[in-house]
Amino acid sequence: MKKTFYITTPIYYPSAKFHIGSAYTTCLCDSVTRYKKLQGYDTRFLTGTDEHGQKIEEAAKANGKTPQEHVDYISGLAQDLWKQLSIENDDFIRTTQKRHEVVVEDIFERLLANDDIYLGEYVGNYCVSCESYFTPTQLVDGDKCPDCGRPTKLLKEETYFLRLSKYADRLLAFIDSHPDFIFPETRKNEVVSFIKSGLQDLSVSRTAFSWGIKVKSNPKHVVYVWIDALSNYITALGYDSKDDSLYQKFWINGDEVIHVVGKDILRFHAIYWPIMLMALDIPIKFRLYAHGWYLMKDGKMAKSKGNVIYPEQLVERYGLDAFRYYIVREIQYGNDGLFTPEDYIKRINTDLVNDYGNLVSRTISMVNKYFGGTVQKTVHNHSLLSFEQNLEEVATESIKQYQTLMDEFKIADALKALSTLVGRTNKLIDDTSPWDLAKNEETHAPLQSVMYHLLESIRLITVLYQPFLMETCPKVFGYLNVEENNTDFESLKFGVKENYEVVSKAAHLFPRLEEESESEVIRSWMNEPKKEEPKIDPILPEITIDDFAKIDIRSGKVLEAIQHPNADKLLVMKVDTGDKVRNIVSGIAKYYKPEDMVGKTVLVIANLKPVKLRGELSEGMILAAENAAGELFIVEGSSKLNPGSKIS
Ligand code: ME8
Repeated sequence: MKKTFYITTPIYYPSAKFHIGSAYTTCLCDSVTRYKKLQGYDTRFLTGTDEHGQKIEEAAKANGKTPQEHVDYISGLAQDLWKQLSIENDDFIRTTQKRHEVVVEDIFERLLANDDIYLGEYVGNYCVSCESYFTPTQLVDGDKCPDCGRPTKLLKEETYFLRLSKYADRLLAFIDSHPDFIFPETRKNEVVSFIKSGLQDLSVSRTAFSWGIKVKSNPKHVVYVWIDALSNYITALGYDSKDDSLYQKFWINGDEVIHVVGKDILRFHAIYWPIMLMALDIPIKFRLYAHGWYLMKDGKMAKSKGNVIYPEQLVERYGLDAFRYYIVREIQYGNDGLFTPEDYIKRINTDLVNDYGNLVSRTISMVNKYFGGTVQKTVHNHSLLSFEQNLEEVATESIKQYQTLMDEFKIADALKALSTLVGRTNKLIDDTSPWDLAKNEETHAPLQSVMYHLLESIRLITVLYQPFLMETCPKVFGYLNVEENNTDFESLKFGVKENYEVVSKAAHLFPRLEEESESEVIRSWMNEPKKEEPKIDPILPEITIDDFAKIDIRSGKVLEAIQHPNADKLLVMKVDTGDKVRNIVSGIAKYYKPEDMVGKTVLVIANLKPVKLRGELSEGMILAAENAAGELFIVEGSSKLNPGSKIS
């Protein structure tokens, strides 16, 4: 019987049109699934949309739609996009589907009945965007969310809690006894230290909004969006339904289950999800692969920054295969990668146009020119044998490496190993100068052997490119008349195909791109004028001059600044405010380097109650404001002001 392989992407929030970030995860999963199919696995690939929660409710409102209309629209766009990208998912789950909702209702009730969920009260600062509560020590700059930097709201609500603390030891033991549970290793260490720092019970219901799955026994509560979302991995398999055959096959009796997630949502998958499964008495069958992000030169992609890039435009102009290749090739496994228009064009020109595309067209034209398109495998001895043997060795080694790396999910490295073989094959042409061999009748046999080696190597390369270049590989097999049984992984050996009869003329696989002008085209998409009007925060209710007098704003001079040791977003500064030198922590690290700050005259709220931010005392707040593009600027005072000058 075939081994099974079940792979999932996160289910994406349909808050806005998907950019290349979501496409990255989905293409990664699709390519791995295609690879596993070639290896003979029985595969199942799930993706979908996470359609509940306050964020969606608010996005719908902003677009003048009901939440259902909004998610129907965006989820439809997502499904169209995956079709355009040739994603071969077996199922697409939407959390607003009945098949999912009824099971989540039931899961919640069972956890409640087992006392793994209990009713309590939560008081804390809530970030709508991240749908999470934060403790005062986690907040930055007073009330800002430590994850996204947006202001939080102080909320007090009755809520259900999931007993995370009860399962902490069992989870640590599980991670310890399953060394492959989380990849890469560094992410696993983060998770372990997070658990060891102490798990608080998790608030798993909300009453402040209604767009969600209602708690059956207490419908004024809706189920927390992450409990709802994480369940998709089993509800989509028919868990707890009339027909649970897929659940039995791919989860309970399955051989491999992989959840692929971005590093941003690792904690939910590595802690909450396994604990839910333990509490439900379901085996933890999955392994987690956490990948890095596609970043832009100015940080994360954001519509408001005008730096978003969408897959559709790239596919329409440069082709499907170029996009699918680039997107999984550019990011080293686990790391972040930078998207730049120049790199996009260069990557296509180098790997696909120059190396692979040229190899195929040069070889086909030589085989036609020297042998009328037909070449046999020949066994003989000649002076060029060592070059051919070396190519065979490189091929064997590259195939092995490619498979090992693909199995470890190191897709970019696997493609790099394949590039080595492409390079070595091109080098055989340089080493042997076929045009010289062709001049002489005696070197006719060696020439045929060289041509055969080129063709056989192209066949192997093309077999291995199949999970990535879905339009090109069938074309190349067609040009070379490769029979179907010589396109699978069983045929991955040099010398398997005996004869070649190639087409008389082959169109170029990838047209060469003009680097400067094409980079400019992509840049113009990224800087599309923003259609939305900049939003102005509403003016707060009136205050009196006495209210204002309570806020003591002073000018201060920044004497020193360093990066906060435990928080990427924070700088820790020493600021002279006349009365003393204060320690001030500020969430500006994304916009200002420590050295940018030293010497600046800033405005400080000097009588704000000191707080500790990620362990560092902050004795005041520096004034700053965001522009319409979401960039943050500190409000600078005149350098002529002495430290301590009162602002009034
Ligand atoms: O978190 N680079 O949904 P989401 C790489 N609904 N990957 C990126 C990316 C980028 N710039 N931006 C997004 C959610 N991603 C939840 C998931 S699962 C039970 C619930 C990818 O729409 C990456 O995989 O915010 C990330 O984890 C995912 O999109 C988050 O998508």
